[in-house]
Order: sequence, then structure tokens, then C-alpha cells
Amino acid sequence: MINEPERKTVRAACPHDCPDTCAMLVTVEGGRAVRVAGDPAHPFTRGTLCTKVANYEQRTHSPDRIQTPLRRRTGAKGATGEARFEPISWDDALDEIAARFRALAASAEGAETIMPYSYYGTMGFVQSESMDRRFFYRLGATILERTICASAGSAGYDATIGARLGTDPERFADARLIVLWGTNTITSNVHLWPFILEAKHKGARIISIDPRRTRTADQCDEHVALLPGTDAALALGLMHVIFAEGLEDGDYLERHAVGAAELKQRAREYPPARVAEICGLTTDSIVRLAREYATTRPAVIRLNYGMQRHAGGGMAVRTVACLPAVTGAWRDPAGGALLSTSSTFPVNHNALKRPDLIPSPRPRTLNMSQLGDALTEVSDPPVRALYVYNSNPASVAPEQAKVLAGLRRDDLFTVVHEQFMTDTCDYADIVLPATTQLEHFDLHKAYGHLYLTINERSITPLHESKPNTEVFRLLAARLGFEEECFKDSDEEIARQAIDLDHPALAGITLDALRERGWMRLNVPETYAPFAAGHFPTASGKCELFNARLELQGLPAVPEFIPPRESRASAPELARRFPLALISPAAHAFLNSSFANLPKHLRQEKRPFVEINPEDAAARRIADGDRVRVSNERGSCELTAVVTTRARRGVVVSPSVWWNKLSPGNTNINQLTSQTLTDMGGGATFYDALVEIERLD
Ligand SMILES: Nc1nc2c(c(=O)[nH]1)N[C@H]1C(S)=C(S)[C@@H](COP(=O)(O)OP(=O)(O)OC[C@H]3O[C@@H](n4cnc5c(=O)[nH]c(N)nc54)[C@H](O)[C@@H]3O)O[C@H]1N2
Ligand SMILES: Nc1nc2c(c(=O)[nH]1)N[C@H]1C(S)=C(S)[C@@H](COP(=O)(O)OP(=O)(O)OC[C@H]3O[C@@H](n4cnc5c(=O)[nH]c(N)nc54)[C@H](O)[C@@H]3O)O[C@H]1N2
Ligand code: SF4
Ligand SMILES: [Mo]
Repeated sequence: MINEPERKTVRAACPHDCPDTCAMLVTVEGGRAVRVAGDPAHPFTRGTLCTKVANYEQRTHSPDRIQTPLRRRTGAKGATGEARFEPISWDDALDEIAARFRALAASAEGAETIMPYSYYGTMGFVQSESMDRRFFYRLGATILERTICASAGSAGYDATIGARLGTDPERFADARLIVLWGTNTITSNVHLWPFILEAKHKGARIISIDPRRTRTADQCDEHVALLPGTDAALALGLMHVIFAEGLEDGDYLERHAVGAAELKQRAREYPPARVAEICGLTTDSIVRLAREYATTRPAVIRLNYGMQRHAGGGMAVRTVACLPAVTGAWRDPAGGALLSTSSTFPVNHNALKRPDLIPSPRPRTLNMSQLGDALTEVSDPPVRALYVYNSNPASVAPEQAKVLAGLRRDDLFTVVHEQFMTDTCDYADIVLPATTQLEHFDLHKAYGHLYLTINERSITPLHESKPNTEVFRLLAARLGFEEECFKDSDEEIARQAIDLDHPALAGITLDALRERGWMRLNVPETYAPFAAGHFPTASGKCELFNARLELQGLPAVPEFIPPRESRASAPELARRFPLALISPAAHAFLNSSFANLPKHLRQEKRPFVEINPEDAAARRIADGDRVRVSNERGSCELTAVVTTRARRGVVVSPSVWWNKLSPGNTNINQLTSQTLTDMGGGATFYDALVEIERLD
């Protein structure tokens, strides 16, 4: 046994699905993690962690961790069933899973009956997209389309820009105008905030475009509270004014864009008066915003994923992404737009995930945003086994009633690999204990800055927990998969991920990363990705016109695609369910992670819904009343918070609460739908009409 020093500091990375990917320093004493802190030397982390992760050692050492593999002994599946679990050994658990998988793969219906289900409970390359992909590809299982978060916005941004490249967030400090469009920065991207404050101190104006008055909007110079799902109309309205008043950058458009004439034509259809009507804004505010945006340099737009959780979400992001080309804002390092920096990171996906292991004919694909349908309706063949890791679908997936009906099936064999006994675990046949970030190794890129970050293991795995990679190695061995890649260690996997001959990675190796903790990509300080054009599109230009979209039945030139459920687009439905529900990220939770820990529950208090005083009065609802929120898909119980933070006609319920820690054992995803977005097959969480009534 190696003698561990009594006290040491270990370099780690925050694993969560958050643009900031903070560099952490973990203090370990006598084999126990006693403190985590942000690395003060890291230029984006700057020594702080958010409130969610600041006590991560408590998550790791929580008495509520799953400690051993478990098998469901008796009782129906689900929180309200009588499911009782008993501890079993890892060997028994893995033997049972391997036997089930082997039998399904050998059956007439084949291995497509097995469905993996994962998202980014951890974002590390190693623990989120390596051995797992290799294993399920080699098995010939159903291929999962991972769409629950960002695929609409990604597709929309790529349709205009070509890839997820954008303004370096560290340059925001030099901007003169910062538009926070569909992002609650202080809640979900807090390390960008100091750069915004620095710009503000230097005289910049900050504008929030968000249906809700968020804590971020409180700190902005202006808050544009548009109706949910109307962003493309607003962007086209801004372009209408910009073109009409000759404020566009004709030179930039001519050199670096295609389709300026067509876009100008389209923008003519969106005069401010029409846009004001669609968005629920004043004409004046649209004209002012257009003039300010077009005449201030540098001007940068921070888009995040809020606006793309709607039926027209892809087109909304595509349309907003046209703006910096129209005004030439891309010319400045502190101008342009930032949705995600992820494409800046060159990654060897083929080595990491080994898609060459996918058998032919290629197994079918199922969309994770339609898990309810996958488990209850898909029949060619039906899903007979589900393996969940890095995700908690019983809480986070849309149209929850259908998801839970599927998970409740007695003939579905469900494995859940988890750190905590989540809602999803209640439906499992086998539960496996997972390590937390302090107990395994990983390597992280980021989607909100330009640094690669290492995560060294701080402590040995607690209880009987195992990392994802280890479980798939053991299952691969049991299933007789002989390819060498199933023997790769976690370090070897990390090395393979960045083993690429690419200028952005020059000088960056795993060894150098292990020595320093994190390294900035080889991208200049004054990085201005499109100052001289060179968009990574087919034409090499910013594609204001994109003919490939027509093949998908979408307009080649940006156009407003209305929400599926809104008063304007579904008046019949709106008569019964008149309120537009959005359920954005809660401040103290990270999706459903942390939503079981005492500190975080104290901070969020209780599941609630914000409702405007006029809408509340019309329903005789007072602040603090218990209410039922319902629509055709389901209902849940919440506490009403009567506030002007919600504009009239819009209600807001920060998410995601655990069902079993909520009144009535259900959460807000009872109300959300499995309808997909216009592009990217994404989830439409914020596109839902509801009615609210007081409970006595
Ligand atoms: N504290 C905290 N941080 C998180 C998370 C969390 O749960 N909690 N989740 C993480 C994850 S997985 C993600 S994807 C990101 C999400 O971070 P963001 O992409 O910023 O996401 P959301 O909270 O979904 O939405 C951001 C804002 O968009 C607004 N919004 C909703 N609909 C619309 C619309 O139609 N138009 C416009 N303009 N605005 C709209 C919401 O009111 C919200 O304030 O955050 C990450 N960080
Ligand atoms: N109504 C509504 N629903 C939403 C959203 C919303 O805004 N509103 N947001 C959506 C978005 S943006 C997203 S990204 C999804 C996110 O949904 P999920 O991907 O399900 O994210 P979490 O809820 O954080 O659950 C992640 C789980 O992974 C586990 N985990 C963490 N690390 C590991 C590990 O190393 N191994 C294993 N095996 N498990 C691990 C954690 O304990 C946690 O329970 O939710 C979506 N659902
Ligand atoms: S959740 Fe985001 S802000 Fe919080 S510590 Fe992790 S990376 Fe940093
Ligand atoms: Mo997400």
C-alpha cells in the first residue's frame, strides 16, 4: 500500500453540465476530502466556485450515497410502489446484467432491444463518452440521440456560423454593449459575470432579453421581457430597423456573408409594430434596441440555451446568430456572439468513442427527449432493457407521466448506475453505486471558455462505488468483447482524446496537463474568430441563406417559427390552458443534481411557481398558496409566488426538483411535452401551456 501524505491538495475539475468548467483544488486529509475551492490562478475560475459546488466534498461524503449494488427484491417499481432493494455483490450484479444483455442480443429481436440512456451528469471525456460508447456500439444496442439540452441551439448556430465557435468570454470585459439573450448568467454561467462587471465599470451597457425578471436582469441596465419563444421575431425586427436605417455593415456582409439580400427582404416582413405584437413588447423598445446594437462597438451577444427549448428554438438561435454579421460586430475581439466554445476544442472523437465498432446494418436510433414514447410505444423491436448512467430521466425528461409509465413496466429490465437514490433508481431492477468526481480520473473541455482541465483522483472510491469506465470494462469482459480498446485505462483514454495534430493543441499533452492542472488552447489573446470571415461553413461565409435547411423542410432564410403552444399559435388550447409555462434552471440545483442535499434544499426552499399579480388575482391566488398546475399531459403541486418577475400570461417554475421530494410525488415535467424542436431533434421544455388553480 502506498503511504498517502496526511494532507495534500489535488487538482480537479468541476464535472457538472455548466459552461464554466471550474478548476478546483481539493484538500485531502487522511484519505478524506475536507475542502474544495476554485483555483485562484485559473483566469476564468478566479478562485471561486458557485453555491452549488462550493461544498462538493459534502456531496462526495454524504451519508445518502448509494453504497453497494442493489437488487429490487419485492414490490412495484416507482416511488409510490413498495419497491424494496437488497444489497448484492458486484459479481452478482454484473453477472445478471451480462446474462440479460447476452440473452437479448441472441434473441430474434436482437440487441436493439437494449437502450443506453445518459447525459452529462459529468462532462468529462472519460466518464461521459468513452468506454460507455464503445460498449454499447460493440453490443449493437439502440443508439441514443442525446438531445435533451442543446441540440436545437447547436444545429441553429451551426446553420449560420458552421460550428460552435464564438467570442472568447475573457474578451467580454472590453465590450461596450453586452446583450444577455436567453441566459440567466448569475445562475448558470456565474464566472462570466466578473467580466461583464468589468465592462460595466468601463461604461458598457448590459441588456437582458428574457421573459422572466431574473436575478441577472435585476443587475442589467435594461430588461426586455419578451414572450417565450418569440426571439426569432425580435431578431428579425432588429434587422428590419438596421436595414431600413442603413445601419448594417455592407462591407462585412459583402465580403463574409451569403444571402444578405434575401435576409434584408425577409426582415422587411418584420416591421417593429408587427414584432411588438408577436413579442409582447413596445415598438419603441425594439427600435431603440436595434439602433443601440448597430451603433455600439464592440457589441457582443451572449446567447445561452433558454431560447431554444421551444418549437422554433433552432431557428431562433440561427436568427440571432445572424446579427453580428449584419452589423459587422465580429470585427472586434470583444464583439460577436457566444453560444458555446465547444468546437474550439479539437477532440479525437473516433478514438474516444470508437464508432467503427457499430455493427452494420446500423442499429436504430432513439431520441432521448422522447423516452416516454421509446418505453411505451416503440415496437420494432420494443425496448426490453434500459441502462441509465449520468442522468436522472424520471425527474428531468419531458412528459413525465409517459416516462414513468414506461419505467414502471415489469417486463423492462432497468439498470441505474448512480451516486444517489434518485427518482430513476426507484424504478430500477439493479442499482449500481457510482463514484463522484473526487473518486475518479478525468479530462475536461469546456463550453464556456478555452481551457482544458484535468481531474486527478483525490481519494479512493468510497464504499463499493465504481466509475462508469470500470463498470463497462467489466461488462465488456463478461460479454467476451476482445478488442484492445476495452482494456484502455482512464489515463490512456484521456490521452487518446487529445492525440491530434491540430494547431490549437500544439504543446498540449496529458503529461503537461497533469503537471499544470489546466491549459489554454493555443488561441491568441486577441482571438476574433470571424474578424476576417473564414466561417467553418460550406461556403466559408456566414450563411444568412442556407439552402441545406430546405432539405429539412425549413426556410433557407431566417423566419419566425412560433411556439407550438401559445395564445397566438394555439388559441383553442389557450382557452383552456392560458398560461405559458417556463421552467428554467434553479439557482441552487444543477438540473436535478444537488436537489436532494440539505444545503441546496434549504436555499431553494420549496417547489414554486411565479405568477403575475393580475393572473393571480383572476384566479384568487395569493402569495404562498398551494396551487395545482395542469394541462392535458399531467399536473403537479407547487407553491404560488405572486410577483411581477413573471410577466402577464407567463408563469415560471425553477427546476428540476425530485419527484419524491415534491408534494404529490411529481414535478414540473408532468406538464412538458415530447414535441421536438424544428432543428436538432431537441426537447421543448419551455413550450407548454398550463392552467393554475388554488388548492384549498
Ligand atoms: N444554477 C444552475 N446552473 C446551471 C443549471 C442549473 O440547473 N442550475 N443547468 C446547467 C445546464 S444543463 C444548462 S443547459 C445551462 C442552462 O443555462 P441557460 O441556457 O442559461 O438556461 P435556462 O435556465 O434554460 O434559460 C436561461 C434563461 O432563458 C430564459 N428563457 C426561457 N425561455 C426563453 C425564450 O423563449 N427566450 C428568451 N430570450 N429567454 C428565455 C429563462 O427565463 C432563463 O432565465 O445551465 C447550466 N447551469
Ligand atoms: N422542466 C425542465 N426539465 C429539464 C430542464 C429544464 O430547464 N426544465 N433542463 C434540461 C437540461 S438543460 C438538461 S441538460 C437535462 C439534464 O438532465 P440530467 O442529465 O439527468 O442531469 P441531472 O439531473 O444533473 O442528473 C445527472 C445524474 O448523474 C449522476 N452522476 C453524476 N456523475 C456521475 C458519474 O460519474 N457516473 C454516474 N453513473 N452517474 C453520475 C448524478 O448523481 C445525477 O443524478 O435536464 C433537462 N430537463
Ligand atoms: S457548476 Fe459551474 S460555476 Fe459551479 S463550480 Fe461547477 S463549473 Fe463552476
Ligand atoms: Mo443542459
